[in-house]
Amino acid sequence: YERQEGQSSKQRLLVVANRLPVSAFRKGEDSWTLEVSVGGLVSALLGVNEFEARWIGWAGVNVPDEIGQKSLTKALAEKRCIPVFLDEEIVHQYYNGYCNNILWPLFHYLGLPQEDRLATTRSFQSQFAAYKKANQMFADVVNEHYEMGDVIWCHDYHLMFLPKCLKEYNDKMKVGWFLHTPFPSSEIHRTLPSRSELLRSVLAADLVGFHTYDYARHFVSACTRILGLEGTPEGVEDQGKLTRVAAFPIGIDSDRFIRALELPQVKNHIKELKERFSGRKVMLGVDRLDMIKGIPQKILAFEKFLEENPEWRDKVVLLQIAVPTRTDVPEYQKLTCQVHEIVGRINGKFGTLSSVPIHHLDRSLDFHALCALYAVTDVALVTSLRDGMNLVSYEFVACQASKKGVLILSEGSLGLEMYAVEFFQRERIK
Ligand code: ADQ
Repeated sequence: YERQEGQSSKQRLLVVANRLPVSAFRKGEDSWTLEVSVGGLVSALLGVNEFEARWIGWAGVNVPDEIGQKSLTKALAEKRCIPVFLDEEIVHQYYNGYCNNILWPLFHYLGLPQEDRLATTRSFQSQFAAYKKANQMFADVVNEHYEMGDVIWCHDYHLMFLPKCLKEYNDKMKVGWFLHTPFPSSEIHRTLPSRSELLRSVLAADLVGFHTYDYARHFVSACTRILGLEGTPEGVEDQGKLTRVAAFPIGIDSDRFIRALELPQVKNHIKELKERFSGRKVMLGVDRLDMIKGIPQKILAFEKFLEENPEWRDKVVLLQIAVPTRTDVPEYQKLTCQVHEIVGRINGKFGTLSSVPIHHLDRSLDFHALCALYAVTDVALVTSLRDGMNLVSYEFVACQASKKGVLILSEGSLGLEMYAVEFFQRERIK
């Protein structure tokens, strides 16, 4: 690939993910507000700046009219984002259905919903068809914006069909696919009715990446056992074509956090928080409100701690910041109610007129507020039942340079410890 005259010296990168790094809210027929989306994928990619990147994805809003689509496309272009417009029915079937009701629980070892164990149910079939259709819609937009030599980086379980769709357009495209969740053991993947088709589609990529060596190994085993292909030290081979498979554990841009702690507004915020919680140890949980994050389990463990250690009851506070996510999915609605119920019960039991043991917030905090909170925390609790990686633990440690608090990780944050330790050593954070 020869760079043309006048082109930027940086390699062009097309990042393709289900969601754009901003969510759009309509203010009028042709006016929009854009807000940064919260989540691990966005946080992880903030540190990627060696490329001239454009982001292709859904803006989280249904825009049926042409005026809206044109004006949103224009507003997003200023953020180097390109929208894929998905209608409500597709979002319901592809995103809420196949992605969040089938693939997400399966990849986190929570199993398939009962009715989907047999691929014969109508809901499974229509969700799978919508999944393929949505992936094709992403491919159409990528193809429209592709320039020769671009590197295309597809993200996550939402887009397992994308590598195949892209290569069908043009087999010279350089395509990578990265999974942000665990890839489960082949025995789990085997229970998925569409197991073979998904694996073959991912294998159309040139490079397939996972957070940990174990996930990469599980993927290769699934390809050898389910598809009968050959695994090699570099990846998976099919009729002479090699797809490279490797582990690329993701980190964070730790300097961004360390720099933020020096800002006057963050210092002021730290001072306020210290005054507010003076005399009490601060325990902190920061999570998307998701069943894999073990939030009810964390709060119940805190209740047990207060029950068994009455001398700590007025000396410790748990701050749980849980940003709502996938709010259209019934399982997530149930989880929200469950967490509220447990928090209410514990605060009723151990609270006093002047203080409560748990502060639970159903919202996201802005970056500076989050840094201040990490900095005053004595104990961070990361209690995922399973997680691809979990960046909150990294962010907490990055903000603890002078404090040296404690990070408690559940066993379910599989593989994380080893990578976290390596990361902190590399970044010289003790
Ligand atoms: P997530 O499941 O979103 O990501 P995680 O890695 O914990 O999980 O990252 C969450 C990000 O969102 C962090 O940067 C955190 O600061 C931010 N965040 C969470 N709650 C917030 C709140 N209430 N207010 C403000 N910010 C909040 C997926 C996988 C993970 C994997 C990442 C990256 O599930 O396993 O680590 O992708 O690959």
